[in-house]
Amino acid sequence: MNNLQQQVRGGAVLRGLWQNLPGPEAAEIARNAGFDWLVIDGEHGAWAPAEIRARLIAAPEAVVRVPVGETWILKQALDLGARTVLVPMVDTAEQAAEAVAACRYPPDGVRGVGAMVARAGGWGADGGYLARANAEVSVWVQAESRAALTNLEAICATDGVDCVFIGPADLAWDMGLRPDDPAVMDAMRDAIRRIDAAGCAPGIFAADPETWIDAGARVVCMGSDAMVLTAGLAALAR
Ligand code: 3PY
Ligand code: MG
Repeated sequence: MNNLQQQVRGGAVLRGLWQNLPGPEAAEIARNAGFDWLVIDGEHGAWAPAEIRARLIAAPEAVVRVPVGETWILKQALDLGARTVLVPMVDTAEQAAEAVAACRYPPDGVRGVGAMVARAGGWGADGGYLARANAEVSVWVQAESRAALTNLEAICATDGVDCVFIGPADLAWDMGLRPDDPAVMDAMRDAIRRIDAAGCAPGIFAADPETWIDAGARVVCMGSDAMVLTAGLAALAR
């Protein structure tokens, strides 16, 4: 069973951390800190399988953000042991459906069958993995453009999408505005309401998580380990 998936589907409010610093030690520190969930960020960090694997060993339930929603990259993330994946830049229901298909073994999808020789299947020791995987792999997609907001209901209706996660930085840049511009805030508030109404868990990256939880977000990322370390060290140096 994938506990994070169960919590998300059950409507829990979950406060998380983006994990950008490389190395298993940083992942271990993040895991021990007490967040409800973690993201290993492979979009704005090195997409190096050995690096992702080392961090998954340190933080086994971490969500893996892939750099792009390509079928082969999602297969790699899952075979490395990720049970929840976050797919950036999903603008259409077709892209969402492709991401879900990449995470499902046939006949439900197109994931290549190799977990019996990979970490996901315990290097062959976990004989039940292949039968369980389609049900216990959770797919989260990011809505972070004007196109995605236009197509939001269709993206949410895609079978197998558990969470639709707003990316404020990319959305703001796509709108030609700053993330704290009132028009961006309004668009994000409206998106959270629509994601919820469509039956998905609304997620967002927010330095002020309680504001966005009040607005209806349930999967909230409170910051990044890199940002915390940078700010903390600068404060200490001062
Ligand atoms: C964004 O802000 O664009 C992200 O992807 C993460 O929050
Ligand atoms: Mg983004």
